Amino acid sequence: MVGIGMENMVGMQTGNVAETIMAAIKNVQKNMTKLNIMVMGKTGAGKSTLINNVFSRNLAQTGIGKPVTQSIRKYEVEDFPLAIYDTPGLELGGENSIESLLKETNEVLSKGAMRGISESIHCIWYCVSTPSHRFEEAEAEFIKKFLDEANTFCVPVIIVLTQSYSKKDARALMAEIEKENLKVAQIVPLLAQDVELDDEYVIKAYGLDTLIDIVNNVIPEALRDTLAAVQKANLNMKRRKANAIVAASAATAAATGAIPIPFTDAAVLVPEQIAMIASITGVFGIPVEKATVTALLSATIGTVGTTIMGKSVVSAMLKMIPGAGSVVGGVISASVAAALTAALGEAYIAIMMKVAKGEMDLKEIESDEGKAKIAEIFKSKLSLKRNSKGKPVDEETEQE
Ligand SMILES: Nc1nc2c(ncn2[C@@H]2O[C@H](COP(=O)(O)OP(=O)(O)OP(=O)(O)O)[C@@H](O)[C@H]2O)c(=O)[nH]1
Ligand SMILES: [Mg+2]
Repeated sequence: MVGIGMENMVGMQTGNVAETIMAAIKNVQKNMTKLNIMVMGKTGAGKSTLINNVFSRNLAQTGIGKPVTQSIRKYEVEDFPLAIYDTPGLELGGENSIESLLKETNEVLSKGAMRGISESIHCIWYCVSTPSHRFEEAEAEFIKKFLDEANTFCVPVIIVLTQSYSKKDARALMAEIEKENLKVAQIVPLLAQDVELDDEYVIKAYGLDTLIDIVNNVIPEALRDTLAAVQKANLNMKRRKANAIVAASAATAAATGAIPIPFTDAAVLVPEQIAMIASITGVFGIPVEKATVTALLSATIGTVGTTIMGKSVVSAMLKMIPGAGSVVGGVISASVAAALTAALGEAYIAIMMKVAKGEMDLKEIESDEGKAKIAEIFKSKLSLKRNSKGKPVDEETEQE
């Protein structure tokens, strides 16, 4: 969770809440450490297909990348904390090409290691195509030397068995590779993209979520938020992280609200909620715009322009919270503060999940129907029974 800073606090009181949230979102994105992944494997192994199906921006398709050595290219897009080092068109025939590639990888790994965490390679995916059936001698020889190198620089290597539409073939290849006792983090079979054999016969993609879980386990802690943000293959990882953010924010709001807050000072809750929305946006890695945020606010806490939670909106909202009761003397309690914050966070997660799954368009959120949908979700979250820290008592809520 990232704090929103003093300048933002001032801006919030005088300016537009949506603008403050946008600034907080930019701040979260700017503060993400860049994740660097190296993808290796022979030409046609499926590296580009894998990259395009794992990450939420089409890095491999945006131009030819920047050559960092003769055969290694670096792909990145602006304002997206990911760099991919790819070896397009690689052939491993002959002594020379293996030696020169080892020299090149060594150069990239050592340069990165010298420049600190944001420049070092955090994980390597070595792709072997399952339909090729075997681990050729030249490849086995290369990978052994390459693993020695990677291990020297403490970079974890995952062997990815690409195009594994035949799980039987994948198992056989895996068994063959395992015999070599390689020092790899894991071997994972997957199919990055559906295979359409016929109009009616489609083999569904699988395994990308597992790959992301494995990567999450082997990269440094400081890169895990970035991984969750830049990938699109494991939405449950995003949801888990976002839920943790909401739980933390609700608990903080409960602590803030422990001394009941007068209605007119309901803004005291807002910094926590702004940080929460910004952090959740960061986890989803969805490029939201001010109009999206404005729509979200007006459909939930009724914030428009500079007015933060007018008295009437607050009392209407409080009526929906179980156990909030009638509010005496214009104060809200700790548990109500927590419930409000949690409901807002959960509603936002529900919307972001819909957008991530392609069930809802960002533009749709700004429409009247979109806002009505958000308001509906928010109301249903508000009416949940919760404990004093804002956690739903009934745990079925977040499972789908
Ligand atoms: N349907 C499907 N096709 C795949 C998959 N992986 C690779 N392919 C196909 O296999 C071919 C080669 O895949 P690429 O991703 O271009 O391979 P690459 O490793 O990037 O190859 P180079 O860039 O030449 O080194 C393409 O025609 C892909 O469409 C997959 O998971 N599903
Ligand atoms: Mg490629």
